[in-house]
Amino acid sequence: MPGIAVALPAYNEELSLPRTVPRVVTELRKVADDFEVVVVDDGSSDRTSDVVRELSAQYPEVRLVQHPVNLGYGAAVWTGITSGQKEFVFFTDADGQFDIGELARFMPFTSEYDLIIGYRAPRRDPPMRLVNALGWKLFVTLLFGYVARDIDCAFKLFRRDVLDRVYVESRGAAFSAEFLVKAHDKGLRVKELPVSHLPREAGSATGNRPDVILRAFKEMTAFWFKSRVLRRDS
Ligand SMILES: Nc1nc2c(ncn2[C@@H]2O[C@H](COP(=O)(O)OP(=O)(O)O)[C@@H](O)[C@H]2O)c(=O)[nH]1
Ligand SMILES: [Mg+2]
Repeated sequence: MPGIAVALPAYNEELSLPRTVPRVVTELRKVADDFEVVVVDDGSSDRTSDVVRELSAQYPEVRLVQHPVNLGYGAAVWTGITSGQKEFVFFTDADGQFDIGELARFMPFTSEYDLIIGYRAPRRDPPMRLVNALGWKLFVTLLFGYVARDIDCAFKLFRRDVLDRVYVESRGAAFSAEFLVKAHDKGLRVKELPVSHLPREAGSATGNRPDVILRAFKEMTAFWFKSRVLRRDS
């Protein structure tokens, strides 16, 4: 496998990172000679940055990038995927809800597809989170047609040059939806594969917060208006 940069957006993940990062490094050492792990501390109020510094002292492949304040999930992902230097890019969550060991199954498809994206089979989130996710999928599909089986599944692998063709403006939870719609608009080849999803072991998910949800709907509506009504390409 040529070089791969792994991006982990992190918001108050001081408890999860000491488990997630060693797993990521151990698995990547099995499948790639050349890789880096970029952990983006998205303005956490806990010891997330200190924990990453300690981990990068132990694992030279690990690098910390910090946001001065909390800018949002999409902002953290964008910073992570654009600050790596390798031929391939992969992003997943820092909270350990995905099994990085499954990345090896994605790699054989990189010769045929531009993006290889996971869908959670099954999704292990609380019922209210599942209901919200369904509502979000219906909304996005209504605006743009089929986008993906599991739009927000944080298990996405792609060639770096995809980022030369796709610029994502959404900085909140609408990030992945905009990313995938633009990938389709550009005619990129997308492969979907099942991945495991694990319950969150530590820290708390904030994806269900009303302000996070409201921001996502605002960003998605703005993107729809710009791309489908004004037909402006961005
Ligand atoms: N929700 C949220 N997560 C962020 C933010 N910045 C970075 N993250 C990270 O994004 C990942 C997904 O967040 P999480 O709350 O677990 O979302 P969920 O699993 O979809 O409910 C985690 O690694 C978070 O630490 C942010 O502003 N809000
Ligand atoms: Mg999570």
